[in-house]
Amino acid sequence: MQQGIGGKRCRQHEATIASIRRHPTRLKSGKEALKLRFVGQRMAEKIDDVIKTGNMRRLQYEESTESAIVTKLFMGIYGVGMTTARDWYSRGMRTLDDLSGSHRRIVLTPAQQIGLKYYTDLAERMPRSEAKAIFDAIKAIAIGIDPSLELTIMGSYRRGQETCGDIDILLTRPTIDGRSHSGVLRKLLPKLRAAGVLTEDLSYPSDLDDEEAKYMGLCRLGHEGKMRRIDILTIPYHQRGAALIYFTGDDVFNRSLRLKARHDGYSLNQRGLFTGVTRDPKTKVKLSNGIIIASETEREIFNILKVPWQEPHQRRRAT
Ligand code: DCT
Ligand code: MG
Repeated sequence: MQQGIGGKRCRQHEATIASIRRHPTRLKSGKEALKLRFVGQRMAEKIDDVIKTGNMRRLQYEESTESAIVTKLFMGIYGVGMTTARDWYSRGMRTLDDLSGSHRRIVLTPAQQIGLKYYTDLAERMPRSEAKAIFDAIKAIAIGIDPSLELTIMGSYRRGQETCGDIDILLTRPTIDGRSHSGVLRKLLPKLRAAGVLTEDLSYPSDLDDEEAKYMGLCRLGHEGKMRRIDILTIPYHQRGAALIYFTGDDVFNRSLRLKARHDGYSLNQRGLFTGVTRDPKTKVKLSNGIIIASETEREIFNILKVPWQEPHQRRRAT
């Protein structure tokens, strides 16, 4: 007999889900899941199933309908999300050509126009060596402005992946001499542009003097290089540990670490690990920020959360 919503099985499922969510690393097998509270043999088998088939049947069905194919095509354009893609489809758009040219009936944002123009290049991941070469060129120009600047290449590159979807750069500077990196983007971005490394701007920081700023754009290696996505993030020096964790990822690792923090009564974000954060008991929305207890190094954050140290290359989901 079927159980009603809120029935015993439902509550048990919730407890199981919570238990799986709390697990600090991504589960790799049903057997591993069995060690968790509330996970029984049936659930372990289901987990094995999902890992093996990756929900193939549902995906195959969804990918076969025209609207899904076109929506996916449009969502491949930088700056286009599901809502916009579906809206364009409902307005009769079917191909990338429908979106460009003087006859078009829809309006693209400047970032979307850049995304459309370099659709093919941006759909491709770049070899790791190319990300490094672009990073090295940027680092040399930055160090020329201020030798105390610290630049780190983050994301998939730092996790050691062979290809990168974009280049994520973290920029900061020790403040021991009483100075900071504040304002450096004002000098750095035009220099990178003049050197031909940066080619298009997608999003410029609203305040270039803010120690915490984010630039998003396109770059390339030499004049013949393909257009690649790049993010340059500046962060206050004392936050570098928390920022390193966040921007190294991967996203699944970050999510499990944040959940672990929450479970232990902390709150983790790209700025630090906080204690004493109060949340609305119903909505879980943050009511107060609490007190920062760690942010300078990755290790101190891992230690407080009692998560065994994991090198960046270990912070990847199973593929
Ligand atoms: N990030 C996250 N949650 C997200 C997106 C990103 O925690 N939803 C973090 C983890 C990785 C980092 O930001 C950089 O993001 P991306 O560049 O999007 O990911 P990546 O891991 O570098 O992968 P890719 O090679 O595709 O860029
Ligand atoms: Mg990336």
